[in-house]
Amino acid sequence: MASFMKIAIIGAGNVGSLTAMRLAQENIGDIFLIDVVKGLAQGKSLDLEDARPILKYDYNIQGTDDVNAIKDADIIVLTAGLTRKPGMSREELLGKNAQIVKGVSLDIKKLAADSLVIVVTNPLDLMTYVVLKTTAFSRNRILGMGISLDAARFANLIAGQLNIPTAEIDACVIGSHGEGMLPLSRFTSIKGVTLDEFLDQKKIEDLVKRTLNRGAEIVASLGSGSAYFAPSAAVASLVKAIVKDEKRTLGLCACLNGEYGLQDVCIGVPCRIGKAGIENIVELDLSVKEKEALLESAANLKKQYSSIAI
Ligand code: A3D
Repeated sequence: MASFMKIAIIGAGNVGSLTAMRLAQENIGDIFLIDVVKGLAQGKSLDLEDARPILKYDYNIQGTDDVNAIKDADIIVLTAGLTRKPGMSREELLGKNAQIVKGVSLDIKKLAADSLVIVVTNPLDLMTYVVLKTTAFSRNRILGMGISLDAARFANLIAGQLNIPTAEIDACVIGSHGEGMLPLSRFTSIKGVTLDEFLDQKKIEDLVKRTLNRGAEIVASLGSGSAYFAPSAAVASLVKAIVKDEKRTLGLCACLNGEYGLQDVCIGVPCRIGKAGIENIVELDLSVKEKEALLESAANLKKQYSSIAI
């Protein structure tokens, strides 16, 4: 990979454009923003470019409606698709977004055959599977961003409950992004001490419930669209981990091939991230109950594979 990377963001909506802004300000690559809506990515890019004299640094950002702009990109962030409307489940988005994601994945395969792809479009775990199967890229190159956001939400709520800084919390969430997520208190720690030592089971269950409901709570408050500030921060942090070869461990939707006893399923697990993408899948020593919950989350995803029609 080039030392100054080409980063293409497909979908210049809320998450895509805010990710573009965050990445431009991080100075870690040339940013290309692409959207099917004529003028949208161009307009946002021109606006972002105008901030350069104020910020006093000349990052490179370009916007277009031409998908050919992804040619030879090192990293592609895929945010193209529809968002949930209030009351709509992630699963209801499945049909429409699968079509969009399939089309874009074929473009990626043709135009950016060596890229790493970060999938953001919902339903996240299923869309990650669609990208994996459609591009036929090796599994280390397809990274689904979902549970690192859920972990951030869990950490934020824990910080509020305990009145401590978020930076002291290492929150662990596995499973599918959305209703099937599994915030794990046993593997969530504060300065090395498990959350179970700080709160009783009832309080933890309450925090888990609030974490599970956080996305829907935001959707309901916004009235239209879904969250984008925290999601774009999670994507930017993932891109940074790749570009800077950080070898950090983050929760990601990855394709499992024997890990956790699961085969050919894309689901959230802790992964070590570096310049090759997913460099290692971390296998937590799950209890019987935790393992059962993960297997159930995976089984629910697999049930839906037939309706994606890859
Ligand atoms: P939104 O602001 O609607 O932006 C989506 C953009 O995609 C729109 O501008 C569309 O024009 C564009 N688009 C649609 N089809 C194509 C295509 N074929 N090529 C290029 N662009 C296209 O949505 P958003 O930015 O808020 O969210 C984007 C996606 O991310 C949605 O599916 C969300 O549900 C999902 N999302 C996931 C998370 C996770 O944590 C997994 C968080 C937030 C949003």
